Amino acid sequence: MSNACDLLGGEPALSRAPWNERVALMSGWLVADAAHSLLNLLRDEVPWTVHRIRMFGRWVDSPRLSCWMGEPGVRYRYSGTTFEPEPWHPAIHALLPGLESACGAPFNSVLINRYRSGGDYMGWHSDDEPELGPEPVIASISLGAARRFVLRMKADHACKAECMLAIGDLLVMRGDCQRVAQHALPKMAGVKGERINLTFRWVGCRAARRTDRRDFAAEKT
Ligand SMILES: O=C(O)CCC(=O)C(=O)O
Ligand SMILES: [Mn+2]
Repeated sequence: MSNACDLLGGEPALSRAPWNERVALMSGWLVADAAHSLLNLLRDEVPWTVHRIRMFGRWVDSPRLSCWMGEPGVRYRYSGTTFEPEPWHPAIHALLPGLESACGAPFNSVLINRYRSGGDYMGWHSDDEPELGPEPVIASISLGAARRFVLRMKADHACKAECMLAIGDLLVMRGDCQRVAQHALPKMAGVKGERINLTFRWVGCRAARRTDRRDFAAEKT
């Protein structure tokens, strides 16, 4: 496994300070065949919706399809709306043991985003909703078309990093990353293909505790 990120557009690689302690990229974490099968399955079987989000004081359609999924009762408040979770898709639930062991952290929910082409995107933001806790571990699996992923420090927008996220890649953000930095998935004019991204999270309300396994210290406290 490698956490190297190619130097793109003159920006520093993720493998150097200040990013290396906050972000790790594991290229090809899912083997290509498994990643392609998962992409096709999720495209057909996930209940996709267009989330309504609040932007600059107005309600608008989010520029992608989405689905909030996880343990019963794991509600997530995001961009002015509270989402109730869809039950785990079995193929996503099956990823949890390997993912939790790769990240050393438990997950009880996932936000799934489907970018229909390079015109769909996600703007600058941090995954800093209070229910995620002060230093959340966010594990992001990419399927489908490769897209640019960019990060910048909140205190100095010129301090940036970027990488391409390709099929099967696992990107993990941890520590104070959400507090001090923002990330985005910009539009990419030349990209025709679809991309599905899964960002696994731990939403820390008591009702949300995982019932199937309790092998992480965080769950015992
Ligand atoms: O699609 C991506 O890689 C980013 C998704 C993301 O930032 C999120 O779901 O919060
Ligand atoms: Mn995010």
